[in-house]
Amino acid sequence: MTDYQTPGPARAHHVEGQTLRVDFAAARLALTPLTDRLVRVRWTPAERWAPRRSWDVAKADADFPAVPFTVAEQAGEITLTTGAVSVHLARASGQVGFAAGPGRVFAVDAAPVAWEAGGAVRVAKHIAGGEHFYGFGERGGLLEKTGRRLINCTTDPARAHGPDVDPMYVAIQIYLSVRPGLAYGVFWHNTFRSVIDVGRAQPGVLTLEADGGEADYYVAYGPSPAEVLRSWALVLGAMPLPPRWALGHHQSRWSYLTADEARQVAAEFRRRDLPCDAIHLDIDYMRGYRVFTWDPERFPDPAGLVADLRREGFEVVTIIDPGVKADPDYAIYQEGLERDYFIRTAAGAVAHGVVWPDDSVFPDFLRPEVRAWWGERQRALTEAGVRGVWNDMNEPVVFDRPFSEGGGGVGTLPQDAPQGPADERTTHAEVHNLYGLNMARASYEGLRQLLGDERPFTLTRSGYAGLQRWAANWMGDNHAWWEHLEMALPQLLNMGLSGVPFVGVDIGGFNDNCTGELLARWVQFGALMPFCRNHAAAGTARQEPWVFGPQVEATYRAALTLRYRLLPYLYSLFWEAAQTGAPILRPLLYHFPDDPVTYNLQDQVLLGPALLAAPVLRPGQAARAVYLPAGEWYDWHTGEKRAGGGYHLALAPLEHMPLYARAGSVVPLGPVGRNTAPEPGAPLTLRVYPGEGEFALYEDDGRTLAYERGEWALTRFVLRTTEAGVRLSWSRSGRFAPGPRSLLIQVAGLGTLTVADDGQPRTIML
Ligand code: MIG
Repeated sequence: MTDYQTPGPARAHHVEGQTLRVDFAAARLALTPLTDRLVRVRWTPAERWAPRRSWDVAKADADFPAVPFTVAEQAGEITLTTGAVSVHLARASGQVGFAAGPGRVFAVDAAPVAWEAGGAVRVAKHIAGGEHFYGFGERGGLLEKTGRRLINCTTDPARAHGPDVDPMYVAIQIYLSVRPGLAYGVFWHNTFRSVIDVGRAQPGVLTLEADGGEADYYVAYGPSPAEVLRSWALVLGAMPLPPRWALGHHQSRWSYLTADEARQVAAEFRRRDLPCDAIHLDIDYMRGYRVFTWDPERFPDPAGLVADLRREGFEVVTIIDPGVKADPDYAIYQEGLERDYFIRTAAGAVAHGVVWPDDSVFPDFLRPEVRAWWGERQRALTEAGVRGVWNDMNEPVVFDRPFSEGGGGVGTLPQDAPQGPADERTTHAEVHNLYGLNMARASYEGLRQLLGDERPFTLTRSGYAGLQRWAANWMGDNHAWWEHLEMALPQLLNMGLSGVPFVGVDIGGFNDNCTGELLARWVQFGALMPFCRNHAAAGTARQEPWVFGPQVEATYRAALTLRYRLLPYLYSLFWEAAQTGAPILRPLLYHFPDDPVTYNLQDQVLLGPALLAAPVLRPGQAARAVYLPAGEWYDWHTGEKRAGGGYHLALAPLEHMPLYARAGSVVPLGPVGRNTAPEPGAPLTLRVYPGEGEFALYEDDGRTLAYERGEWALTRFVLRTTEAGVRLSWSRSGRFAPGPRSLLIQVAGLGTLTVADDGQPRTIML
């Protein structure tokens, strides 16, 4: 009756190195504790395990230092125990479950692992009472995903994003489960098209399914969300520190059509005293959409343009698509053909598809030599001075027919197209989800080579788990709708919980025409997004900050001023993300996982541990409800203290959104210049909110790779508040010298004092 296969009963088990191997009647299991709280579970019905692939996760099992564990046998059960968790395995069925002490039972199989005809695999887990689910990569809809069926298959959804629009550009099969007292995560380690059903098909059961490959997943025990994210950074890698300018405001449009137009837009930012760090050039800078070329008429002197803009304090970011125009007179096409770098069909011919340049071919980024070639070809951009590359269309998208013939329907490469290095040949079906990730990798690694000691900036639309190692990520083509401003919050928060900290949406919305009020509200939230870019589609109304008149422009300026003032704080959060995998923009549940009110709170965000923002997400609103979790909070704008643990009504005039600092915070602020360039010797302001807390301020030169060689400074501020008063102490480590300078210490409710910061440890009473 069954058309699927299960493991049957256990026959024998033994420990081999770091792995408990169990033979079942019809399958084999490998349980590998990688740390005391991170365990890999791997099943195969086959004789052999799939070999590790060159495109696999950052860290192989063998690269983890050995961790102590014990194996015990009880009636009917084999138990593997580390210092933090135990894994319970039913001998009769192979069902696996986890526990971390009484009451902390989690990720328990609801059925034996199953293999279906055709190679599909399925794992089913019980959903425990009170469990809530987050992460899952890029999605529309609400923050919490119970009741959703989520597809992992990178694509351009090509219609207005919303709760029913799935899959999207990015595929990350990672989720975070939170309930009072316990957070844990699961990474479904499988590159095929996959589906995670969160109690939709069967209430109370979460299933992990994939079209092929092994039943292979990692379970990361918290108990805090931060611990779970730490494990993903170990397995998948963390974000490298971007150049500081990439944290500034980026201005984009499809397209600034000529060099003069780009110059004018940049000049307008300076004339109006609006801070900005980057101008983006969309596809029209190219000659007929040929990648790694410049249009000779509209961009006659790219190096001159970039040099002029740099003098004004801007970097230039250029878009690159994977589709290479099939034009016999075009060097990139010729080279790629000669070297056999383009993906072929199963029948052996080079695979063609229509994208922006019309008839195009597609590099196989899974092969290291193809990545190296593509990365080097970015020289056409870096020679002109470009320091950032924006990778688009890399799901990859293939249109149904040329735009000139009314095309635009979205498809992709054939599933049976062979891909990968000769000794690891597979088909597109297995690695479709990795196309964008590997294009971003080619771009990042190429820029690392080309830019010498300078840090590259890369941006990608598509990606897979671990994309944070190679690029920042934006959420693709949203609309200039209030609903999409509202959707941006849960969307970005879930990306952060999926291990991708450097994320943003197009400020003002991509499709459709923005309005002044929407732009003002959007940038108030947008100024807190890790990636802060205003971008809009061809054919839409202009939406640069000044387009809607002085009031909106003033609001835009205020929002950017806040972001630029916060740079020392924000840059430190980027450093933390690079070290630990922590998100930069966080849902409240990240820091308050025991407070069930936070479980569905998706219209407020935390920026790092200290700041809570309540953006306005509807037109005409001058006030909104704000939930402050337990503890004390300070109004950022007025300094007024508020008790947490409930809702209050906050005033929210167009000029600013409600913003709060948590008691116990130390928030470092810098001066606001035209861009993010550090101003050595400038005073550093510290906003101090009495209470108990710490903050690590990270500083370096902001531009080079010297930080990888120890040229950084970490200043640890420790805040203690007793009846005797408020005590602030700090000490610095690392070889970078940010001072001498003065510290302007502003203590909420107590006034301001100035002290010299000469690099020596200090303790002062405030
Ligand atoms: O088919 O390059 O998401 O940001 O402006 C559209 C043109 C191609 C899609 C990207 C968008 C970009 C646009 N691109």
